[in-house]
Amino acid sequence: MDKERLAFLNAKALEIRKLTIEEIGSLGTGHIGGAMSIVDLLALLYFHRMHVDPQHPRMADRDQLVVSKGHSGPAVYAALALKGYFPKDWLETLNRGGTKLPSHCDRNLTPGIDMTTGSLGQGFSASLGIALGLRMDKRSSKVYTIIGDGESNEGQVWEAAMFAGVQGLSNLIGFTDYNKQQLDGYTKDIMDLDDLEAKWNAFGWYTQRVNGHDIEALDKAIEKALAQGKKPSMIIMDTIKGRGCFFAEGIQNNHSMAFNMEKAKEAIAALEASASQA
Ligand SMILES: Cc1ncc(C[n+]2csc(CCOP(=O)(O)OP(=O)(O)O)c2C)c(N)n1
Repeated sequence: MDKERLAFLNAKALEIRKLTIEEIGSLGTGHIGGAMSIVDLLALLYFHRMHVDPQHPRMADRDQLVVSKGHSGPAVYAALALKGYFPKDWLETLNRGGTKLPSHCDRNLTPGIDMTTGSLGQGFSASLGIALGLRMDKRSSKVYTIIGDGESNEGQVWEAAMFAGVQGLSNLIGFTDYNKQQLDGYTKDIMDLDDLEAKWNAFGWYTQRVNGHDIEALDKAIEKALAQGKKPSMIIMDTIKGRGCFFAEGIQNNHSMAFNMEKAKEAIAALEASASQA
Protein backbone atom coordinates (compact mmCIF):
# COMPACT_ATOMS: atom_id res chain seq x y z
CA MET A 1 0.00 0.00 0.00
CA ASP A 2 1.50 3.36 -0.96
CA LYS A 3 1.95 6.19 1.54
CA GLU A 4 -0.82 8.32 0.09
CA ARG A 5 -3.35 5.50 0.36
CA LEU A 6 -2.30 4.77 3.91
CA ALA A 7 -2.63 8.46 4.88
CA PHE A 8 -6.08 8.52 3.24
CA LEU A 9 -7.21 5.47 5.24
CA ASN A 10 -5.78 6.78 8.51
CA ALA A 11 -7.69 10.02 7.88
CA LYS A 12 -10.88 7.99 7.35
CA ALA A 13 -10.26 6.14 10.61
CA LEU A 14 -9.88 9.49 12.39
CA GLU A 15 -13.19 10.69 10.91
CA ILE A 16 -14.96 7.49 11.94
CA ARG A 17 -13.61 7.86 15.50
CA LYS A 18 -14.75 11.47 15.75
CA LEU A 19 -18.24 10.68 14.46
CA THR A 20 -18.55 7.67 16.76
CA ILE A 21 -17.70 9.74 19.84
CA GLU A 22 -20.09 12.47 18.71
CA GLU A 23 -22.95 10.02 18.05
CA ILE A 24 -22.69 8.45 21.49
CA GLY A 25 -22.07 11.79 23.22
CA SER A 26 -25.18 13.29 21.66
CA LEU A 27 -27.27 10.35 22.90
CA GLY A 28 -25.55 10.40 26.29
CA THR A 29 -24.66 6.72 26.57
CA GLY A 30 -23.42 3.83 24.44
CA HIS A 31 -20.91 1.11 23.61
CA ILE A 32 -17.85 3.28 23.12
CA GLY A 33 -15.23 0.61 23.99
CA GLY A 34 -15.91 -2.09 21.43
CA ALA A 35 -16.88 0.46 18.79
CA MET A 36 -13.56 2.28 18.91
CA SER A 37 -11.42 -0.87 18.80
CA ILE A 38 -12.58 -1.90 15.29
CA VAL A 39 -12.40 1.52 13.63
CA ASP A 40 -9.11 0.99 11.78
CA LEU A 41 -10.44 -2.24 10.28
CA LEU A 42 -13.69 -0.53 9.24
CA ALA A 43 -11.74 2.24 7.47
CA LEU A 44 -9.70 -0.37 5.58
CA LEU A 45 -12.69 -2.50 4.62
CA TYR A 46 -15.06 0.24 3.49
CA PHE A 47 -12.53 2.57 1.87
CA HIS A 48 -10.09 0.13 0.33
CA ARG A 49 -10.92 -3.55 0.42
CA MET A 50 -14.62 -4.17 -0.01
CA HIS A 51 -16.38 -4.11 -3.36
CA VAL A 52 -19.54 -2.19 -2.39
CA ASP A 53 -21.76 0.51 -3.82
CA PRO A 54 -23.52 2.84 -1.33
CA GLN A 55 -26.12 3.63 -4.02
CA HIS A 56 -26.96 -0.08 -4.28
CA PRO A 57 -26.51 -1.52 -0.79
CA ARG A 58 -27.91 -4.95 -1.78
CA MET A 59 -25.95 -5.26 -5.04
CA ALA A 60 -25.71 -9.00 -5.67
CA ASP A 61 -21.96 -9.16 -6.32
CA ARG A 62 -20.94 -6.99 -3.35
CA ASP A 63 -18.59 -8.10 -0.62
CA GLN A 64 -20.37 -8.37 2.71
CA LEU A 65 -19.51 -7.49 6.28
CA VAL A 66 -21.13 -9.13 9.30
CA VAL A 67 -20.25 -7.29 12.50
CA SER A 68 -21.14 -10.15 14.82
CA LYS A 69 -20.27 -8.07 17.88
CA GLY A 70 -23.31 -6.02 16.94
CA HIS A 71 -22.99 -3.57 19.83
CA SER A 72 -20.24 -1.85 17.78
CA GLY A 73 -23.05 -0.37 15.65
CA PRO A 74 -22.13 3.29 16.25
CA ALA A 75 -18.70 2.87 14.59
CA VAL A 76 -20.21 0.94 11.68
CA TYR A 77 -22.83 3.66 11.15
CA ALA A 78 -20.12 6.34 11.16
CA ALA A 79 -18.25 4.41 8.45
CA LEU A 80 -21.44 3.88 6.40
CA ALA A 81 -22.40 7.57 6.62
CA LEU A 82 -18.91 8.63 5.52
CA LYS A 83 -19.08 6.16 2.64
CA GLY A 84 -22.37 7.74 1.54
CA TYR A 85 -24.95 5.07 2.40
CA PHE A 86 -27.12 7.65 4.16
CA PRO A 87 -26.92 11.32 5.23
CA LYS A 88 -24.59 12.11 8.12
CA ASP A 89 -27.42 13.71 10.11
CA TRP A 90 -28.92 10.25 10.63
CA LEU A 91 -26.10 9.76 13.14
CA GLU A 92 -27.86 12.24 15.44
CA THR A 93 -30.74 9.74 15.74
CA LEU A 94 -28.65 6.88 17.18
CA ASN A 95 -30.78 4.55 19.29
CA ARG A 96 -33.67 6.98 19.67
CA GLY A 97 -37.32 6.17 18.98
CA GLY A 98 -38.03 5.60 15.29
CA THR A 99 -34.34 5.56 14.33
CA LYS A 100 -32.82 3.61 11.47
CA LEU A 101 -29.65 3.31 13.56
CA PRO A 102 -30.37 1.15 16.62
CA SER A 103 -27.55 0.50 19.07
CA HIS A 104 -27.06 -2.99 17.59
CA CYS A 105 -26.84 -3.61 13.84
CA ASP A 106 -30.10 -4.38 12.01
CA ARG A 107 -30.15 -5.29 8.32
CA ASN A 108 -33.86 -4.48 8.02
CA LEU A 109 -33.37 -0.89 9.14
CA THR A 110 -30.00 0.38 7.98
CA PRO A 111 -28.75 0.61 4.39
CA GLY A 112 -25.37 -1.13 4.21
CA ILE A 113 -25.85 -3.48 7.14
CA ASP A 114 -25.61 -7.04 5.81
CA MET A 115 -26.74 -8.96 8.90
CA THR A 116 -28.71 -8.26 12.05
CA THR A 117 -26.49 -8.94 15.06
CA GLY A 118 -26.32 -8.41 18.80
CA SER A 119 -26.96 -11.85 20.21
CA LEU A 120 -23.30 -12.82 20.38
CA GLY A 121 -22.26 -15.82 18.30
CA GLN A 122 -25.22 -15.70 15.93
CA GLY A 123 -23.84 -13.21 13.44
CA PHE A 124 -20.74 -15.32 13.05
CA SER A 125 -22.82 -18.38 12.14
CA ALA A 126 -24.81 -16.28 9.69
CA SER A 127 -21.58 -15.14 8.00
CA LEU A 128 -20.75 -18.79 7.29
CA GLY A 129 -24.15 -19.31 5.73
CA ILE A 130 -23.68 -16.26 3.52
CA ALA A 131 -20.21 -17.47 2.48
CA LEU A 132 -21.50 -20.95 1.70
CA GLY A 133 -24.42 -19.54 -0.30
CA LEU A 134 -22.12 -17.31 -2.34
CA ARG A 135 -19.86 -20.26 -3.09
CA MET A 136 -22.87 -22.36 -4.16
CA ASP A 137 -23.91 -19.51 -6.48
CA LYS A 138 -20.35 -19.48 -7.87
CA ARG A 139 -19.85 -15.84 -6.91
CA SER A 140 -16.39 -14.50 -6.15
CA SER A 141 -17.63 -12.10 -3.43
CA LYS A 142 -15.95 -12.19 -0.03
CA VAL A 143 -17.58 -12.25 3.39
CA TYR A 144 -15.81 -10.38 6.17
CA THR A 145 -16.91 -10.96 9.73
CA ILE A 146 -15.86 -9.48 13.08
CA ILE A 147 -16.20 -11.27 16.41
CA GLY A 148 -15.10 -10.21 19.89
CA ASP A 149 -12.84 -12.02 22.33
CA GLY A 150 -15.68 -12.08 24.86
CA GLU A 151 -17.94 -13.33 22.09
CA SER A 152 -15.41 -16.13 21.58
CA ASN A 153 -16.57 -17.53 24.92
CA GLU A 154 -19.78 -18.56 23.13
CA GLY A 155 -20.05 -22.24 22.17
CA GLN A 156 -21.75 -21.22 18.93
CA VAL A 157 -18.51 -19.63 17.73
CA TRP A 158 -16.68 -22.95 17.92
CA GLU A 159 -19.46 -24.90 16.27
CA ALA A 160 -19.27 -22.41 13.41
CA ALA A 161 -15.47 -22.61 13.41
CA MET A 162 -15.65 -26.36 12.95
CA PHE A 163 -18.18 -26.12 10.12
CA ALA A 164 -16.28 -23.47 8.14
CA GLY A 165 -13.02 -25.39 8.56
CA VAL A 166 -14.55 -28.63 7.29
CA GLN A 167 -16.18 -26.79 4.38
CA GLY A 168 -12.96 -24.94 3.48
CA LEU A 169 -14.81 -21.62 3.16
CA SER A 170 -11.92 -19.62 1.73
CA ASN A 171 -14.25 -16.73 0.81
CA LEU A 172 -14.73 -16.06 4.53
CA ILE A 173 -12.30 -13.70 6.28
CA GLY A 174 -12.87 -13.43 10.02
CA PHE A 175 -11.37 -10.99 12.48
CA THR A 176 -11.20 -11.37 16.23
CA ASP A 177 -11.19 -7.99 17.95
CA TYR A 178 -8.81 -9.17 20.67
CA ASN A 179 -9.02 -6.16 22.98
CA LYS A 180 -8.72 -8.49 26.01
CA GLN A 181 -11.81 -6.99 27.64
CA GLN A 182 -15.48 -7.88 27.58
CA LEU A 183 -18.65 -6.55 29.23
CA ASP A 184 -17.68 -6.79 32.88
CA GLY A 185 -14.02 -7.65 33.05
CA TYR A 186 -10.91 -9.05 31.39
CA THR A 187 -11.28 -12.08 29.15
CA LYS A 188 -8.38 -13.86 30.88
CA ASP A 189 -10.26 -13.66 34.20
CA ILE A 190 -13.70 -14.60 32.87
CA MET A 191 -12.85 -17.42 30.45
CA ASP A 192 -9.29 -17.27 29.19
CA LEU A 193 -8.86 -17.94 25.47
CA ASP A 194 -5.33 -19.22 26.08
CA ASP A 195 -3.55 -19.87 22.75
CA LEU A 196 -6.15 -18.44 20.39
CA GLU A 197 -4.00 -18.91 17.27
CA ALA A 198 -3.55 -22.62 18.04
CA LYS A 199 -7.30 -22.97 18.52
CA TRP A 200 -8.21 -21.48 15.13
CA ASN A 201 -5.45 -23.48 13.43
CA ALA A 202 -6.79 -26.65 15.03
CA PHE A 203 -10.23 -25.91 13.58
CA GLY A 204 -8.73 -25.75 10.08
CA TRP A 205 -8.51 -21.98 9.66
CA TYR A 206 -5.65 -19.99 8.12
CA THR A 207 -4.67 -17.93 11.13
CA GLN A 208 -2.67 -14.73 11.44
CA ARG A 209 -2.09 -12.28 14.27
CA VAL A 210 -1.60 -8.55 13.72
CA ASN A 211 -1.80 -5.16 15.39
CA GLY A 212 -5.44 -4.21 14.74
CA HIS A 213 -4.61 -0.50 14.77
CA ASP A 214 -2.01 -0.83 11.99
CA ILE A 215 -3.94 -0.45 8.74
CA GLU A 216 -1.00 -1.48 6.57
CA ALA A 217 -0.42 -4.67 8.58
CA LEU A 218 -4.14 -5.47 8.44
CA ASP A 219 -4.18 -4.99 4.69
CA LYS A 220 -1.21 -7.33 4.22
CA ALA A 221 -2.95 -9.94 6.36
CA ILE A 222 -6.09 -9.72 4.20
CA GLU A 223 -3.92 -10.04 1.08
CA LYS A 224 -2.36 -13.24 2.44
CA ALA A 225 -5.73 -14.58 3.56
CA LEU A 226 -7.16 -14.12 0.06
CA ALA A 227 -4.07 -15.53 -1.64
CA GLN A 228 -4.04 -18.86 0.20
CA GLY A 229 -7.44 -19.78 -1.25
CA LYS A 230 -8.08 -23.05 0.62
CA LYS A 231 -9.24 -22.35 4.16
CA PRO A 232 -11.39 -19.83 5.99
CA SER A 233 -9.21 -17.14 7.55
CA MET A 234 -9.04 -15.78 11.05
CA ILE A 235 -7.06 -12.59 11.58
CA ILE A 236 -6.58 -12.09 15.30
CA MET A 237 -6.25 -8.37 15.88
CA ASP A 238 -4.49 -7.13 18.98
CA THR A 239 -6.48 -4.04 19.81
CA ILE A 240 -7.18 -1.64 22.66
CA LYS A 241 -10.74 -1.26 23.84
CA GLY A 242 -11.83 2.36 23.55
CA ARG A 243 -8.88 3.21 21.29
CA GLY A 244 -8.72 6.94 20.54
CA CYS A 245 -11.22 8.17 23.13
CA PHE A 246 -9.04 9.39 25.98
CA PHE A 247 -11.50 8.80 28.80
CA ALA A 248 -12.37 5.28 27.60
CA GLU A 249 -9.15 3.88 26.14
CA GLY A 250 -7.85 0.82 27.96
CA ILE A 251 -9.59 1.54 31.27
CA GLN A 252 -11.82 -0.83 33.21
CA ASN A 253 -15.58 -0.57 32.70
CA ASN A 254 -15.35 1.04 29.28
CA HIS A 255 -17.84 -1.32 27.63
CA SER A 256 -20.76 1.07 27.70
CA MET A 257 -20.27 4.55 29.12
CA ALA A 258 -22.43 7.56 29.86
CA PHE A 259 -20.98 10.89 28.69
CA ASN A 260 -22.33 14.14 27.34
CA MET A 261 -21.51 16.32 24.32
CA GLU A 262 -19.13 18.48 26.32
CA LYS A 263 -17.02 15.42 27.17
CA ALA A 264 -17.33 14.20 23.56
CA LYS A 265 -16.00 17.50 22.25
CA GLU A 266 -13.04 17.26 24.63
CA ALA A 267 -12.27 13.77 23.34
CA ILE A 268 -12.56 14.87 19.70
CA ALA A 269 -10.23 17.81 20.32
CA ALA A 270 -7.70 15.48 21.98
CA LEU A 271 -7.91 13.09 19.01
CA GLU A 272 -7.37 15.91 16.54
CA ALA A 273 -4.40 17.20 18.53
CA SER A 274 -2.71 13.79 18.64
CA ALA A 275 -3.40 13.21 14.93
CA SER A 276 -1.78 16.53 14.03
CA GLN A 277 1.36 15.53 15.95
CA ALA A 278 1.63 12.13 14.23
C1 LIG B 1 -25.67 -14.29 23.55
C2 LIG B 1 -25.35 -13.02 24.29
N1 LIG B 1 -24.98 -13.10 25.60
C3 LIG B 1 -24.68 -11.97 26.27
C4 LIG B 1 -24.74 -10.75 25.65
C5 LIG B 1 -24.46 -9.49 26.45
N2 LIG B 1 -23.19 -8.89 25.99
C6 LIG B 1 -23.18 -7.83 25.16
S1 LIG B 1 -21.63 -7.33 24.76
C7 LIG B 1 -20.95 -8.51 25.77
C8 LIG B 1 -19.46 -8.63 25.90
C9 LIG B 1 -18.81 -8.91 24.61
O1 LIG B 1 -17.41 -8.88 24.74
P1 LIG B 1 -16.52 -8.77 23.44
O2 LIG B 1 -17.01 -9.75 22.44
O3 LIG B 1 -15.11 -8.92 23.86
O4 LIG B 1 -16.87 -7.34 22.90
P2 LIG B 1 -15.98 -6.01 23.01
O5 LIG B 1 -15.17 -6.09 24.26
O6 LIG B 1 -15.11 -6.00 21.80
O7 LIG B 1 -16.97 -4.91 23.01
C10 LIG B 1 -21.94 -9.28 26.37
C11 LIG B 1 -21.67 -10.40 27.30
C12 LIG B 1 -25.14 -10.73 24.30
N3 LIG B 1 -25.23 -9.59 23.61
N4 LIG B 1 -25.41 -11.87 23.63
